[in-house]
Amino acid sequence: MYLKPGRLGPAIVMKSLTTIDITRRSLQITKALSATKDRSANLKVESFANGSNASYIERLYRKWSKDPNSVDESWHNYFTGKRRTIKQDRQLKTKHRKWEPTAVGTGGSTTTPAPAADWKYIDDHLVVQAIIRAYQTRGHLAADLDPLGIVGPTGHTPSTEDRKLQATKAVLRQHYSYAFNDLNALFKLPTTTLIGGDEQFLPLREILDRLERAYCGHIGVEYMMITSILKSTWIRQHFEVPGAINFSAEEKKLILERLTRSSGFENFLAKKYSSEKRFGLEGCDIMIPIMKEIIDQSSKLGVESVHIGMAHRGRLNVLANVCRKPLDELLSQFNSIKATDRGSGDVKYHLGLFTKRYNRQSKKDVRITVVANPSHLEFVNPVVLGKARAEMFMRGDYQGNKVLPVLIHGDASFCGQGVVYESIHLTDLPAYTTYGTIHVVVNNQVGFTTDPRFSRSSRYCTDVARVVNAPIFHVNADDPEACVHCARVAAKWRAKYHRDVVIDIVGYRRNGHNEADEPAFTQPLMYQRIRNLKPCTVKYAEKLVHDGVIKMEEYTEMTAKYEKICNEAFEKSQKIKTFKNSQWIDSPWSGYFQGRNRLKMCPTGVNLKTLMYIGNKFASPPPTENKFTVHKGIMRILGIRKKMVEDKIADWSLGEAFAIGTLVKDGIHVRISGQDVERGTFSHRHHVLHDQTKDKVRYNSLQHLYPDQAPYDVCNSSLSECAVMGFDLGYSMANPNTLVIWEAQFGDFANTAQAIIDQFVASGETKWVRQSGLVLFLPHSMEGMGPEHSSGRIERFLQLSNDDPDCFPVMCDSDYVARQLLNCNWIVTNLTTPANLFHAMRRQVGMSFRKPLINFSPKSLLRHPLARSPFRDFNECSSFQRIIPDKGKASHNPECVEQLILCSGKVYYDLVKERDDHDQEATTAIVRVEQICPFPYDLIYKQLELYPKADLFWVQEEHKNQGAWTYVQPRLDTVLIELKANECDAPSKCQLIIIWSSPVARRSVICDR
Ligand SMILES: Cc1ncc(C[n+]2csc(CCOP(=O)(O)OP(=O)(O)O)c2C)c(N)n1
Ligand SMILES: [Mg+2]
Repeated sequence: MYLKPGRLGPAIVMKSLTTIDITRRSLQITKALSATKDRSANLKVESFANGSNASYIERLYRKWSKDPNSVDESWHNYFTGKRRTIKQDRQLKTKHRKWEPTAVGTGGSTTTPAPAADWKYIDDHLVVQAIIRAYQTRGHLAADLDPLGIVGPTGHTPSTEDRKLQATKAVLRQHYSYAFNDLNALFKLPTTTLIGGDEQFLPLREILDRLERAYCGHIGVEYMMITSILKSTWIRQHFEVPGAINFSAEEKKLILERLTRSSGFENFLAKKYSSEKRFGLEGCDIMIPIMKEIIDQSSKLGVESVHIGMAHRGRLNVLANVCRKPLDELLSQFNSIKATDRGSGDVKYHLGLFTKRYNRQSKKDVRITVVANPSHLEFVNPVVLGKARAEMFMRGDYQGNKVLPVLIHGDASFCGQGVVYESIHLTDLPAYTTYGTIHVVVNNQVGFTTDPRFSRSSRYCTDVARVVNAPIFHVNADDPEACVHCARVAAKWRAKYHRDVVIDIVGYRRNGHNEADEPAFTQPLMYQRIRNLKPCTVKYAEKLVHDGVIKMEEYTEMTAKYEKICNEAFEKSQKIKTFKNSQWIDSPWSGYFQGRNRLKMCPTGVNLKTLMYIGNKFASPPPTENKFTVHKGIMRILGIRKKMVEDKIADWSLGEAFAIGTLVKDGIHVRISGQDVERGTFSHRHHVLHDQTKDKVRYNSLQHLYPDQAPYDVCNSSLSECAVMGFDLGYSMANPNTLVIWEAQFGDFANTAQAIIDQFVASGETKWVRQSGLVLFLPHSMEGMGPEHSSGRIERFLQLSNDDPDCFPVMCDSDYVARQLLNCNWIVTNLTTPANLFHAMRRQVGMSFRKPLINFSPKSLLRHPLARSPFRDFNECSSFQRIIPDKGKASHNPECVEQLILCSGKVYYDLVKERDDHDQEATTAIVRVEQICPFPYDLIYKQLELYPKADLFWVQEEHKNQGAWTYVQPRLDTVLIELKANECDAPSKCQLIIIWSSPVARRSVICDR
């Protein structure tokens, strides 16, 4: 009601006017208002028809209450004529009650309808509400977002898109056309809009204009899918309230200054390195001020560390102007200088960075990381998220107040790449959330040479973000203030609600995909228009000059100043002759490498007392005081574990638990992540017990081993491999004193994360000197799931290994084992004992460097009675076994051995059974190669030396083109050549035998030999 309770005073008036009355009054007022233009300040003479808003009426009313003669007669009539007594009001209500329609099937009373005129007022208001809602929901469809005017109301040619847009506008206002003939009719605004600001009544014309300005200007806001009223109201506060976009002169100058740097940087590079690819930002130059605003605002709101992930477009500009990487160092990358340290490097527009800067706006320090990324667009997203999440964990920032991930996307890649969807979907998962990510889309309306109409089916490139109800701000890149406003609101949104938000910067690409490309080959008309378009920076400068915010000379000075900075940096860059890849590292692990002997390996064995303690805890149900009801089946499993501890023998699950327990005891945070990892795909792990009588009551004994232990997280993930593996890789990059394990449900499912494996895990260190100790557990073995699904694809991982098959290593080096590990790109294992799993896991953090470990984990071996390890294999004298030699009869009398079989993984147990069944223990030696890569040349050499008369076989259950054979064969040849060179007896070659899982096939291997 326009009579504001508490402000107006006379309660009788409030009570006496119904909505209908007021609406009618309002309409009458406005109708009359349209007839007269005189808006005299003299209330005495102004007719009631002149009042155009609620506050005005309020003032009149107050004046009239004190002295009825003080207002125009028409107002007097209005105020007196329509004042009803409470009695009258009651009568009216009673009358209304009478005509309430009969509720169908509920036996409601029969009533008579209200006067038609009353309904007309209600209907009119409902129509206005519908119009408001239409703008809120679909206004963005008619917004003026495209600086090129190809799509939008300012379109020069009536394209199909244009027509669509005009149609949308018509739809937005459609109710108006048939419901009203008077734009000056005054309406009470519903509480679902804030366009009125302090005013509750507005003429329809003003309502439409304000809606148009809020929703169809240079910003199109998509937020009506948000179900929380609080959050939608918050968005309206920032976009609907009149004057919501309001920058001071100082702020405008700052925006221009930042724009000048953004454009100045690209212009400078274009001048100095005209033939070089740099993937410039021109056309979306505003991205830099947007990033700066996000950081300023977030820092003011408490963020201390920002993790940025982005692709090629504008990356150099971000490094220069957001991170303030020294310009001379940046420019030196154009000079083909050589790196003096390890790592092959990467193209300059992929390199990472870590920096700590003082933020002048917030007056606080901010750490900024740009994560190095490969060519594969968008795959860096989950890595950034994981890294940010790990930093939150390290800082104890459990709500994401201090760490902020920002992902910058291209329009085509954001909607095209599945990893975007998978990553966004992590946003609300407890073990993966980053408490909101800010997404910035550099939407230049083209992907390489492809128009959006051929590259996506969705209306917007950002539609993927709707899946998590993230608000999406589409904004015209040529309106700097609108853009920076969106950035400010996005930062505030993320800080307040800790949820994702998207800024879609709709701009263009001034040049080709890279600067050498001719864009007119494929987008001729678009580029005709682009060529005639003034750069945004120039337009904004002119606007500020026109508005008197700055003088033209100031802008000229601003431009010249930045050009001077660039020129000086250029001169300095010419003197730089070398650089270090490590200057570009995104996760520096400060202090970790200092003073370390990188070849020192820590022992991995532990004492019996510790094993017994952890074993007993792991075998025990929750303490009785927890009143936790454990499933009967789990009680049985715990009983088996207890028995194993008593017998001092461990199965796979216990071996793994020993590794986790001892690591957290040593202060190493352990995280296992993947699908169904809490129980384990094969139901062997059962780390998380569920109370059978209470919902969501869980217990994980490994989290309660020691009061001062490091945290242990085991987390069931979403059904994604790519995003989750990427996330865990990022997590592992944040802190070397963490063991992060990603487990596949079946090994072959890892192929949906192939880009993460190829681009990051296999080559991250080589390209970016970035280390990671990520462990992949890939269940593998040919056990009836068909040839492709049974396999974890050992061959693929081995093919990606970087060691030279023809090079026999120098074995007299006492650090040979560590050096081999240091130099490889990753470790590939296929283990056969729980103890070796234990040592392998502990070795991951016992090394003085970090290396990914690809471990092919077993399926049936998880419960195989022979695949168990005595506790002594875990003790202080034990260590990781790269190979496990034959310790049976064959080894006692090696001269008599006729066959030396090398194998890896589960097939070993099949072979042993067949050999034992056929009494060939003395003549057949079976050696397990537990670590396939780096290849244990030294140990294999010794085995071949030991059995001089034996023929050599590699036995695997995988097909010939699968398994380890193609990797092992050339390396075994190298060993044989070395043996011969040293005049040792050695077979001429190694033969391959493939055995399938059938007993007949196994027998044939043993018997035929
Ligand atoms: C996964 C992947 N597929 C293909 C490419 C090749 N490629 C490089 S840039 C590009 C176009 C990207 O368009 P957009 O995301 O809109 O970014 P823009 O270059 O327009 O900024 C393509 C297809 C790639 N780098 N990564
Ligand atoms: Mg693009």
